[in-house]
Order: sequence, then C-alpha cells, then structure tokens
Amino acid sequence: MTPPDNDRRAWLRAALAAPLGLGLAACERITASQPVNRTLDSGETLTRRVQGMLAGPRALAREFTPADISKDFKANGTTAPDSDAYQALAAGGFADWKLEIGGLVERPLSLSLADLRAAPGRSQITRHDCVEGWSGIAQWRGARLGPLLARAGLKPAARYIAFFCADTLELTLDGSGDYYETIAIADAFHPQTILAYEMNGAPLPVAHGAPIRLRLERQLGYKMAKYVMRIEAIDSFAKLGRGRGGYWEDRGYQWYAGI
Ligand SMILES: Nc1nc2c(c(=O)[nH]1)N[C@H]1C(S)=C(S)[C@@H](COP(=O)(O)O)O[C@H]1N2
Ligand SMILES: [Mo]
Repeated sequence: MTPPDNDRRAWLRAALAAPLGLGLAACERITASQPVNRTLDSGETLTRRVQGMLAGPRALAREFTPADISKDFKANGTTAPDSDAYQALAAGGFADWKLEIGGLVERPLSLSLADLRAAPGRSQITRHDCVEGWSGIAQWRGARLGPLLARAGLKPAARYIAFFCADTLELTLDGSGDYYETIAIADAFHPQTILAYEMNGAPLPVAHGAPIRLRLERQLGYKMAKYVMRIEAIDSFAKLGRGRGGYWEDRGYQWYAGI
C-alpha cells in the first residue's frame, strides 16, 4: 500500500503540473483554446483541494528578505490605462480617487488613499508568479482586505469578492475586455490579502497598478488585479464579463489559480 504521504505528493505534483506545464501563451495574448481549457479545469479542482488539504485556508505564502527583492520586476499586461478618467486621476496624484466597496454589503464604503493608509495594514516581501513562467520578488504594503470587508459588513448571500479595474485589455463592443477578477470570500480574509498602495517602499507605480492593486499571495499573477476602482461582494460571477470569473478566466485560464 502506498503511504498516504507519497500519495499526497503525487497528487500535488499532478495538480501543480497542470496549470504551468502546458506551455500556455503569454498573459498579453489571447490564444487558449477550448480543449486546453477543459484539461486545465480538471487540474484546477485538484489544486484547490490539495492546497486546502496540505496548507489549510490560513497558511501563509512564503515571505522573503529585503536582499531577495528583484532589481527588475517586470510590469505585465496593462502598464498605463488609457482612459481619460484614469489619466486625470493619475495627473492629480490620485487625490480625487475613491475606492468604492459595495454590492452585497450592509454599509457601502467610499475610501480615499488616506483612508486606506489609515486602515489596518500589512507589509510583506513575496514572490509573484506569472502563468507565463516568470517571477519577481517585491515588498508590498497595503490595507488588509478582510478588515475593510468586515467594516462594510458582508451580507449572508455574499460568496465572492469582485474587483473592477480601470483598464480595458481587449477592445470589445460589449465591454467584456475590461479587466476584472473575482476571488473567494475565504481568500479575501487571508491575512496576506492586501490592497497594496506601496511597492518596495514607494507609492505603487502606474505600471504596477496605481493607486492600488490586489495582492493575493497564494495565487498566480493574473488574479492580482491592478488599477482597482471598485470592489463588490457578489453571490455569483455568472453575469460578469463572459461568466468565468475574470478577464483571463474568460479566455481559458483557471479561476482558483492556486500555487
Ligand atoms: N488591471 C489589470 N490587472 C492585472 C493585469 C492587467 O493587465 N490589468 N495583468 C495581470 C497579470 S497577467 C500579471 S502577471 C500581473 C502583473 O503585475 P505587474 O505589472 O505588477 O508585474 O498583474 C495582473 N493584474
Ligand atoms: Mo501574468
């Protein structure tokens, strides 16, 4: 009989090989095809179960030291949203920017950058892994998402948190090219899940998502929405974008994307 420990490792290997091992195309391009998507989805459920089993929902992603910080952290996907509204906010140093937190909450919030800086925060040095195969280590400082959601008061029907961004990555007639992401409530309350307003000790640069970007440290890079303008608690993501839970998920990538 196989000892359970070996069994688990084999599972983990299979689960981890699935999302990264198929030679998926770059995040900037739209190429994933339907048959590939189905293969990926079976690995997805496995990754999620294995992550829950081995690590537990509260396990922390590895943190690094200042000496590990990457000299050259790649900026990927959108690096400068081109809408007039975003450009105007950026020109004003985001002084007029407000983060809306709404949807299935008792008390919708509208928060300035100063409000976020005053909220319970966290700083962490972590590794960002992009599905394309590159990674980078940086220090991120931001407001913890959990306490903000607690302040807003989630209604019982809330199952996911959705992030709506300022950028359109693919021009479409129906707006389904606007970047958005959704995550599970449990991951939103993970201690390392933050709305980062600083990278490596400086205000978050536009290329990396100013004024704030999500850091979800146990997931792949595409989950970490940059240029977040609005957050909503929702019960289903079926009606957002093309219904698969995120910009890249709508184009074939996995929803949970655990690493
Ligand atoms: N709004 C928005 N968020 C985004 C993207 C994007 O194009 N737009 N790209 C994603 C991808 S694929 C990755 S790898 C990371 C890149 O973050 P970086 O630019 O800080 O490296 O952001 C993710 N979040
Ligand atoms: Mo990515």
